[in-house]
Amino acid sequence: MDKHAKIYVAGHRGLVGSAIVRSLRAEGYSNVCVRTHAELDLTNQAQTANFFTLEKPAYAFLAAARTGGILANNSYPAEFIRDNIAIQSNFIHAAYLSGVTRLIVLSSSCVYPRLVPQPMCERHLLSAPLEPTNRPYAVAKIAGIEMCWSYNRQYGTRYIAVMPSNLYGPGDNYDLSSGHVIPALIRKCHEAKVRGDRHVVVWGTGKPRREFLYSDDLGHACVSLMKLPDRIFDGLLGSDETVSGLFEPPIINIGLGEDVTIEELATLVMRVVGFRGKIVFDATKPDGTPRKLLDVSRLNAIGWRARTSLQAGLAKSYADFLRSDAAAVSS
Ligand code: GFB
Repeated sequence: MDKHAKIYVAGHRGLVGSAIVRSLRAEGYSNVCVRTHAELDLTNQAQTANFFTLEKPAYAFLAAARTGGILANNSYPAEFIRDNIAIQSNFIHAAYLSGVTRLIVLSSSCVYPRLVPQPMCERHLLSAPLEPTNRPYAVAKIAGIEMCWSYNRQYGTRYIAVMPSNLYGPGDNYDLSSGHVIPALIRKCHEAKVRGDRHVVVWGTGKPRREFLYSDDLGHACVSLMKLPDRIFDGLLGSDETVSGLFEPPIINIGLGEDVTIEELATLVMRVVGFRGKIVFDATKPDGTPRKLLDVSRLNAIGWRARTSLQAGLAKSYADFLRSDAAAVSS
């Protein structure tokens, strides 16, 4: 990737997009193009088409999406499917028409079926029913993968989707009703410590297992993939099953390669925050998928490994929380 090539990062204010921009800038890419939501609404087809026609980026990362934790997914299913389908459909088609050379679409480990062998390989996509709490989001994200696959087959494009595990990091969403488990537990434990509470409430049974990846590691992985030489990148584009007879979607897993139970996570967060109370489980809240551990051997084989342990990432995240507006409200 030429250091002066125009690279569009959609969703640059979000957890993933901001990490991709940091990684690009750290590696000396000087022509990174971004737009705020107010400047460009990707759910709007005409605005998206105009943007690509005018800007003609050579490379693009689609990290803009409607995302949220288990409760937000379960409470606003219509918004999750509608917005994500619209964004991907507008974006991928406009990228094709304007001649984007390579495109990386951010997908998620939650698009794999609810019950598949662990760790989950790329070939497990579409092999069994989905987890009901996030099926609308997962179906939308699968549509994005299928679009990349179909455009590669019909138009010879070079589009892939990356499948990160659960993410956390600087600029996370610390809102308790819409966010994911790590920012929620950081906030809850911090507030419990400040108030001198005896316990902290953790949703569900604490038994589900999750794999957590620090967002800067994901940013680094995405940029590393975008920079791959053609002969390796082209190996990720998937094959035409009607010709090869093989199920090879254009996707690659990105994860830490290890997981913990939610109870173990809560204990770790309590230690990092310095809250010494007890955990009380709220079983009226959903557990979601029992386990989501990614098989990252394909990514490891092309030379990439996550650098941030969960312990180290949680310490950095707590420092980020203390600098955030959410902490000011909580103290
Ligand atoms: O992070 P989370 O919302 O994502 O929840 P999912 C993970 C687990 O943590 C669930 C439990 O078993 C939750 O019940 N948990 C415990 C909590 N306490 C809390 C809390 O205070 N807040 C939250 N949010 N969870 C999402 C999907 O599922 O994963 C999305 O719904 C997305 O589509 C994301 O893909 C990565 O892993 O359950």
